[in-house]
Parts: sequence; structure tokens; C-alpha cells
Amino acid sequence: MKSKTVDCDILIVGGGMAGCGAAWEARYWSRNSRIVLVEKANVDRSGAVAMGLSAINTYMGMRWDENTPEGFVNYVKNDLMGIIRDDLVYDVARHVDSTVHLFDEWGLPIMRDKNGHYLREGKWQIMIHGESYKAIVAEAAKKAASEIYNRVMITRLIKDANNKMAGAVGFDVRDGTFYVFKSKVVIVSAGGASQIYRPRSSREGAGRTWYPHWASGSAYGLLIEAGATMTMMEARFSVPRYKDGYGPVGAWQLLLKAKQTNALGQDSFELHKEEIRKLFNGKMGYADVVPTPTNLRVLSSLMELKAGRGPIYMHTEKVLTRENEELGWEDFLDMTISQALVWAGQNVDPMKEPSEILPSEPYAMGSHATENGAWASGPEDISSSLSNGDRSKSYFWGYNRMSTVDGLFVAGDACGASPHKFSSGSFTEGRIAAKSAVKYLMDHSDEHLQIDNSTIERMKLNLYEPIERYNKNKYEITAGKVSPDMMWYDQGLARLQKLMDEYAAGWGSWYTTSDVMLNNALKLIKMLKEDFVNYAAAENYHQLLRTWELWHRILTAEAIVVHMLYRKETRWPGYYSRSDFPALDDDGWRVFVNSRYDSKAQSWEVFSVPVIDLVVRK
Ligand code: SFD
Ligand code: AMP
Repeated sequence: MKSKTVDCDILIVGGGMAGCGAAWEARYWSRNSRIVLVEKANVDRSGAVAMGLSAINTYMGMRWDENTPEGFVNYVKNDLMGIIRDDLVYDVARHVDSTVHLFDEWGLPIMRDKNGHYLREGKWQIMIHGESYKAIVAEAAKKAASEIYNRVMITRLIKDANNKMAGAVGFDVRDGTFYVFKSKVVIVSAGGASQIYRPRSSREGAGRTWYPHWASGSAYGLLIEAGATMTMMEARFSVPRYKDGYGPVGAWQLLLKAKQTNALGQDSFELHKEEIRKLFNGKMGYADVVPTPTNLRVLSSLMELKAGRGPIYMHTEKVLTRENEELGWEDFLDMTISQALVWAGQNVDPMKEPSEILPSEPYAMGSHATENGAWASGPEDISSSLSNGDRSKSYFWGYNRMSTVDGLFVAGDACGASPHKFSSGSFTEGRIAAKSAVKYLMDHSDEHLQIDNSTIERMKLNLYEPIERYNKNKYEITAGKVSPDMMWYDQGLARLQKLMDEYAAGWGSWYTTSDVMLNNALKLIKMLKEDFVNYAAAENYHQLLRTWELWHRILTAEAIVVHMLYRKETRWPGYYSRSDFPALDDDGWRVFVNSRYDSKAQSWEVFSVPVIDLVVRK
């Protein structure tokens, strides 16, 4: 097998929104560094924004009296039912506008209102003509990076003899070349995870999900195996979406002011408000805040669906006119083309009839209305300016957005407890991580990596093991793919999705689980891991990519289950409920759940960390 070693100063894993932001900012602060970005697809059209987007969901704007970073923190904290890292969210909010202004300068067409201002979708969002959003952002990264390796998948991170970050290994998904990237500083920005839970779409449609099929949980898998502390993995996300096409709802509700009702035309949330208040209001009155937290909106729809008063409808027909019809269609054509195809294919005229809305299968991610990811150090100025004594130190340990592994930084979906970043905030967080990564590099300029070559050799052997296994066992295949000694990636994926759906609160179990169910899930995940290690097989490099994506998904799933088991309450009903702990418990559980995985012992340490309110709640 051909091998290539690349020496870098800064290695960026994943060239999506956060990765592109990291490349751009690292170059600004460090003119001469060797900045290398590795992307498993091609940065021009990779990641969640591959298809484009129709809105920038995080933008403060000039109306500072209204849209302050403090106001944003309060909004986000309400949406996440009281648990966020104020320092991380505030940090994104205070910098995000400069990112949007860069996008504007680089040629992203941002819609304007009649006064020439950016057209607001809602209080925090603006509308764009975003079909080519990713290509525009990627161009900036391509100009900034020393080198971009497209079509190279990173499978594992490397640590040196002192347990510090030392780089990563991976392979070219087209020709199989083995890559070793050596770097004192690594920024992981490898995106979120779909397809851990059984999708609602089936058979040939199974690739259609809201978060894309290629969101493989690598950010989590890589970090978990490297021993980084993870946070809030239990808060996985089911999002209200147009049925089958997964078209987003924001522009419809906020800009076009479409209403969502049950089949009888009633407002689901109003119907269940009292019941929701009783169980989930907590100390902050979550059911009474405006806007209603995303998960409570999902919950009320679920309650109506369970009661048999579905489907839930978005009343497009009441708001679309000849004048704004184009806006409605463009919302989908910019970012979820399949939704427009569903309309065309099913003869739906959205001006004449409503469309169904359905909560999606759960995703693991950290940049939308949820917060899975690594536990990261925050901005120093915020921690140090507060008189929270020793407690605030748990939010800061040297470098902004550095994980608990020395030299390993995170951004975008990879960074936990920092929700509502969306595309602009993820790019911004990449910038923040890169700026402090450059500082780390300068502070550690006299240190040298001590990488054990035998470790790299072992990683190499392990990486290609599925292909070796196939070559050894291919003559034992009986019919089709049936083989006694091999497990294909799609077989493993089907097992993972089934067990997560049935035991870990997927849509098939009405997003509900319990101690018993989660322990069943854990048992099955352990067996799946054993089978992966002993039987995973790949016929070619494309299957090898899929196989390692499966491994990252399995680790992500295990983290989710371990976290869900630990949290003995129902904090985000709608995302998931615990039948054995059906209510929210602010006294006992307004805490972060954190975990660390020991990959040698294959064991998890799980613990809680207090929430510190740095921004006064209005
Ligand atoms: O309406 C490896 N998002 C929206 N954000 C907005 O601002 N406005 C919207 O309108 C948005 N909407 C939306 C959104 C997403 C999707 C899928 C739809 C609609 C249909 C959210 C943003 O897109 C999201 O927050 C950011 O993109 C997150 O950024 P980041 O950088 O954390 O993830 P990424 O962009 O997916 O990039 C990850 C990259 O890593 C690569 N990768 N490379 C090498 N080795 C590996 N092992 C790798 N694993 C992954 C990926 O290929 C990718 O390039 S709306 O719904 O809210
Ligand atoms: P979506 O299109 O659903 O991904 O949402 C885009 C943006 O609008 C995100 O910031 C959402 O939190 C927000 N949003 C979506 N629906 C609503 C709603 N009904 N009320 C308030 N905010 C919403």
C-alpha cells in the first residue's frame, strides 16, 4: 500500500463550515504556518451545506438594542431548557456578524428588504440565495490553506508519547493511499451524525434524511477514541420537518408566518400547554417563554399524533400568494431540493393545500437546536472577569475551544454545549478555534512531537483490516453477500439503526426509553462492536470509507446511550422522554453530563458538571 507522510503546523479535519472558518482564520494569524485541511469529500460541495442553504440562522444585526449577544444567550438557554455553556454561546454571538459580513464581501447573495437591509427571516436569522453558499465559503479556505487533501478520510487521531495531540491517519477514498498527518495542533471539525437511528425513509429512499447521509459522526468517533471529554451526548435532536423531503420549517413559520396545526386545524401546543407546564416548566418556566423551545414544539405535535389527530399540517396554502410563491419554492430549492421534488412528484400545489410536518429521526449534532460534542475550554476573558471562584475554572483551561486533550481543538458540530451556531456560527467557531490554535502553536514552538512509529504501523494495519479480511474470505461468500466470516457496513448499520430506534428512543418507539431499554441497547452495541472488530469487511475503498464511518457512528451511539442512562430525568421531551423519569428536574439535573472513554479498557467514565449562569436571565 502506498503511504504518504505530511508534516503540518495546523491540521484541520473536515472542510465544512467550521473547517473552512478555521483555515481562513489560521492563515490570518499565522502567515508562514503550514495549514493543512483534510476532507473526505471535496470542500467545494462537502458537509451539511453541500446542497446550499436558504438562510443564515445566526446573525445579530445592527439593532443592538434588540439583538445583543446577552439576549442571544438567553434565547438559546431557553431553547435548550436551561443547559448551555453561556461563555461559548456568547463568544459566537459577539463575533458572528463579522463572519456574515465576510460572506457578503465574498459574493454570497444575501436578500435585502425594501430599505436595503438584510432581509430578516426571524429575530436572529436572515435570508440568502444560498445555492452556492458552500462553494463561496470553500474558495476562501482554498486560498488560505497551504494544502487541501480532498477525498481523504481521517479514521483516527494520533497522540505522542506525552499523551499530546500529534496528528491523524487516514486514507484516500479513491486510490487507497495511506496518509499520516503529523501535527502538534489538530482542529476537529468533522460534522454531526445522521443514520445512527433508523431513518423514517426506507429502502431506496433511506439516503434521504435531514442531516445528510455523509454526516457520519466522525467528529464524535475521532474525539471519543482519542479520550476527549464529551458533553451532552444525550441531547440528540429530532427536528420538525416537512414529511418525506425533510424541508426545514423556519422560513415558513418566521418569515411567511404559516401556522402549524393538527388535522382539525387546532394549535397543538396550546392544546397541551397545561400538561406540558406541569411536567416540564422547571424553575425557569420553559413552557411560557417565547419562542417556545424547539423540543416542546416537537412534543406537542407528537402528543397530537399519538392521540390520532394527525397529520400535523403546515398551512402553506394560507400564506403563499403569487407574489411570494417564488420565495417558498426557493427555500427548498436552495437547501432541500428533494422537498420541491416531493411537491412536484405528488402534484402538491402549496398555494392550494397544506403539507405534512413530521418529527424526524434523531441526529447527533452540536450546531442546530442541540448541543452534542466535546467539552471545550472557553474564552479566557469571560471566565476571568467573573467572580465565580474556582467553579469558573472548569470552563477555561488555557486555550479557547481546546478539548481536554492537549493540542486538540474543536469547532462546529464537534464542539458541545454551544448550540444555535448554525452555518455562520460554525464558521465563526472555526475561526475562534484557529486563532487560539495559532497561539498554542507559538507557545509550544520549542516542543517536538515524539511519535512512536510502531503505533502508526498498527493503525495502518487496523485501517486496512476490512479489505484484508475480504481478500481472505471472499471465496466463502455463498449467495449474494452471505458469508460466515464477514460483516458488511450496511449490515452493521442496519443493526445499529434498529437497536437505537427500538431501545434508545427513536421514532419507532415514540422517542421514549427507560433504564431497562437503554441497558438492552448497550448490550447490543457491545456485541456490534465485537462483531465489527472481528468481522468488518470491505470489498473496495468506497466500502472501506463506509466501514469506518460505521465505526464512528457506533462510538457516537454508545456515547449517546451511556449519557441517556446517566441523566435520570426527562429534560427535552420531544427529543426524547424517559418513561421511568417522566418529568424535568431542575434541582437534581440542571447539569451537564460529561463522559470520557477509555478505548483500551473499552469503559466509560460519566460525571456531571454544574451549569454556571454567566449572563443574567431576563
Ligand atoms: O434551515 C470528514 N443548517 C443551517 N444553517 C444555517 O445557518 N441556515 C440554514 O438554513 C440551515 N438549515 C440547514 C442546515 C443543515 C442542513 C443539512 C439542512 C438545512 C438541510 C446547519 C448548518 O449546515 C450546520 O450547522 C453547519 O454546516 C455545521 O458545520 P460543521 O463544519 O460542524 O459541519 P459540516 O459543515 O457538515 O462539515 C463537516 C465536514 O467534515 C467532513 N468530514 N473529513 C475527513 N475525514 C472524516 N472522517 C470526516 N468526517 C466528516 C465532511 O465531509 C464535511 O465537509 S436549517 O435546517 O436550519
Ligand atoms: P429550521 O428551518 O426549522 O431549521 O429553523 C431555522 C431557524 O428558525 C432556527 O433558528 C430555528 O430555531 C428557528 N425556528 C424554526 N421554527 C420556529 C418557530 N416556530 N418559532 C421560533 N423559531 C423557529
